[in-house]
Amino acid sequence: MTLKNSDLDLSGEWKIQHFEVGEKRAMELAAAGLDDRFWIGADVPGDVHTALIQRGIIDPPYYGHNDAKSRWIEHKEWWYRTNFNCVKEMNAEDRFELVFEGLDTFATVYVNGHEIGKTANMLMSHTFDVTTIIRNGWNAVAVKFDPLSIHHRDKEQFDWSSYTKERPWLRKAAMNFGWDWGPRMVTVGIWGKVWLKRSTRAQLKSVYAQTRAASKQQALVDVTAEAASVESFRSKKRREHPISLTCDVRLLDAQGNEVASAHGLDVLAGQAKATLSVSSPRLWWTHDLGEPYLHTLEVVLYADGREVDRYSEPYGIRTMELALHNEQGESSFAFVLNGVKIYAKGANWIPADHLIGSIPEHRYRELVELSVEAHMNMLRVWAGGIYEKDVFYDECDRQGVLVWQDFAFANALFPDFNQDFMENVRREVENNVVRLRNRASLALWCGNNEIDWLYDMKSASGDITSPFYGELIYHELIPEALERLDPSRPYWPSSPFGDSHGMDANDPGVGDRHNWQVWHGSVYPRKQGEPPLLDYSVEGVTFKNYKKDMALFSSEFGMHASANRYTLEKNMPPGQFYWGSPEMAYRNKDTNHQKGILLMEGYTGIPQNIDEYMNFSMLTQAEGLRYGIEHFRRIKHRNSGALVWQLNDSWPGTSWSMIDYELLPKASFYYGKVFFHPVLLSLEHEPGEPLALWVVNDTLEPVRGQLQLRVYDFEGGNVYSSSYAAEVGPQSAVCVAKLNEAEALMGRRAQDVIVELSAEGFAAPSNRYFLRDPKEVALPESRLSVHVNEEELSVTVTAHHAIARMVKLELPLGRVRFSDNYFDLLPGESRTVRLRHPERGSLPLSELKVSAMNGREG
Ligand code: BMA
Repeated sequence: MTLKNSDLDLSGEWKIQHFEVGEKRAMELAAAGLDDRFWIGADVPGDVHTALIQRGIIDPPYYGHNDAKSRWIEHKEWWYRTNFNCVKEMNAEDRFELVFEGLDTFATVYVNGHEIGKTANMLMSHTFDVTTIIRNGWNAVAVKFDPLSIHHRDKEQFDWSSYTKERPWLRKAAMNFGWDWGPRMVTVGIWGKVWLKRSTRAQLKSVYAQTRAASKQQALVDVTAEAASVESFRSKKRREHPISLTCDVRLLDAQGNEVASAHGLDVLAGQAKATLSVSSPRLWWTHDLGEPYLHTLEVVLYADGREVDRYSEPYGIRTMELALHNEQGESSFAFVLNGVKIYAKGANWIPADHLIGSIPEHRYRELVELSVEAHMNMLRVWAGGIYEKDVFYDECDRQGVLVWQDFAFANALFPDFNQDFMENVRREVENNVVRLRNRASLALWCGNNEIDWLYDMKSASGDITSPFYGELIYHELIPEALERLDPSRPYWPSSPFGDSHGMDANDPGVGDRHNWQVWHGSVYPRKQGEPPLLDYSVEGVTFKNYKKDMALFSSEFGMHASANRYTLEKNMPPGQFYWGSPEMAYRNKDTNHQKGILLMEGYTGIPQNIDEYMNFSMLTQAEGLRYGIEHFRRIKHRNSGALVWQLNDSWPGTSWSMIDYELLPKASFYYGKVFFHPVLLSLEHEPGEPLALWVVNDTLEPVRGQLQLRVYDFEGGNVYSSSYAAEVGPQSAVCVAKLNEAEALMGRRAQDVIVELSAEGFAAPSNRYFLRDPKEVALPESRLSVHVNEEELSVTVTAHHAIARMVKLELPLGRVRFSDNYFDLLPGESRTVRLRHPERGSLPLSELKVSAMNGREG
């Protein structure tokens, strides 16, 4: 939401204090004249934890076990106070509203000592009409936050609510209570912007713009503006005629030139409508298919001919559909952007920090930039967090990344039989739909995370005996609200969802699918009503299971990898940075730590020390995701998307993320620059089987040229070379050639070679493969020479004697961008890595460490 000149921004430093429940009377603490000079300063937007960390009152909670030391915060009653000056003219036709973008969670709001309302939902904005109690001059605002327990301790508990039984009644980010990648940090406070909104005579309530059709020649954009007069009781008495409201609607290009407009639209029954026709429109595309071009949509409201309100926001002209069938009438699950079926490449997004209110905006920008750098074109905002802040969607709109948006219902039953709860949910849904529906990036609304699927599994195993509480939300309340407020955008009730022939909601033949066979050891396929099975064995959890997955769209799959050294060392007490330390174990919140070990046991072997753990887990994740994603992309005729679980971290832990908490990518991220590249060269191969050489082309142009195959031994000797003509149409996957292992090996052992695919005549990154798993491969010792160019902030690494496996560059600093990292080098081969930091011109390059799994500098 953009503030206007007439609005008064109340963000900034407020005062906070905590009390025991019932210790003080609310009227005393809310009183306009209370002396709060001994209270603690706190930023708004923000949260209590961060305010206390910044002032040294609590220890930084991500260090060691400090999070446990901050648990007392959630048991207190917290108060926020501020005051402001405002000009209020007598008898003016003004309405004043106090707007909170985010209150976490059970708040009572007071203005000048008057209780003006209560809220019970962190996941939406709250607006209070304060016209009658705002004073000309000095005003005071106080907000009381109750401890959550008051609101759930007497409530019914359900059979199922993952990680805590408190959640189902509380409309608060689920991950606050702990998840399998993060600690319990129950936040409290004013987490969104606050402002006093002043409207004179009339206001725009909302603007809804929807691209009805878009082609090269013409686009039609339907715009509906909702407006109402804000006359006060007093001015109504004075006025003889009702105010006449009209609107102008304009679409401007990036230079500010008008490309379409409609003027003097009458507001009838609260609405003005226009269809803008744009000839030769510049459409909004994802960054990989074109330019994410943004126009500006402007709506100006006039009351009796005088401008009283104005909406002006970026708007991307584009259409979006979800195709559930392909041209042949077979099942599909494909996003269609401007009439073009796209392959969705990306990851799942969790809140960018546990302390949501205090996340700096640059963190959103950098995470979206990194996604684009790894060729991702879709992020799924997962249900256990929040409907993200505006800055997240601003970045996705601007950088050309689609958003799959879950409604905030994750892994639990919810009391859909309770009218107050459902009313709360209805307002949350409407509030967020209206806030986000004009976003070009917003591709899909999804009802929940894994609830329909897990309800079936848990009932089949006897863990749940109650009815499907919550079903009405995803199958009735939300679709009804969307029908009214955002009818053109696709809705999908849950993820995963869709079944046929008695299969469960994770059916590969219908809808989207989560693959938790890999890592969690779930046994697939499963029929509805069958007890779920787990296979905790090397074979049960291995990423090789991805190849059995014929999903139409893979919306979750992944595996753990260690965070980077800097991220771990920074947050662990001295002496704890070793494999198997209590602090390392504390970083891992997953159930059954054995899964990671099993995965590595089958692939790299079990690590013996922390360096091996970091390397082995990162290599396993990177190679495992590559194995899965290359498979999903090769079956492109069927599969239309691969979203990795998970993109980012909310604290410095061990998780499935590709980028750790300090915004340092893991190896899988750099692999992603190849496995998510729009033109992918890939080798499909299993030990002893033929080598199948593939080209996958996600672009809208054909690619033509030669596909080179080269086989090298570890000393860099060329064992075998061949070249194949490759002609691959737009948006297709082709197996260009197949050859026997023996032919490519020329008498060598398969564990002694590396295979390289490269393109000639078309642009595609080369891609390298070992033909056997790392635990079977004995790498000779390699040597690295490193040349640092301080001026250009670049580092050139050369391998000597033998191939260097997983060359990594480490700096003791967060947010550093390496143009490449975690790569293999043949002997004699060099790579120059450019380094960059979003805020620093120089970097501590003297502290740079360069190593490989099988070698060091020297
Ligand atoms: C899926 C997600 C998350 C979870 C992840 C890893 O269930 O939806 O709930 O963190 O798997 O277990």
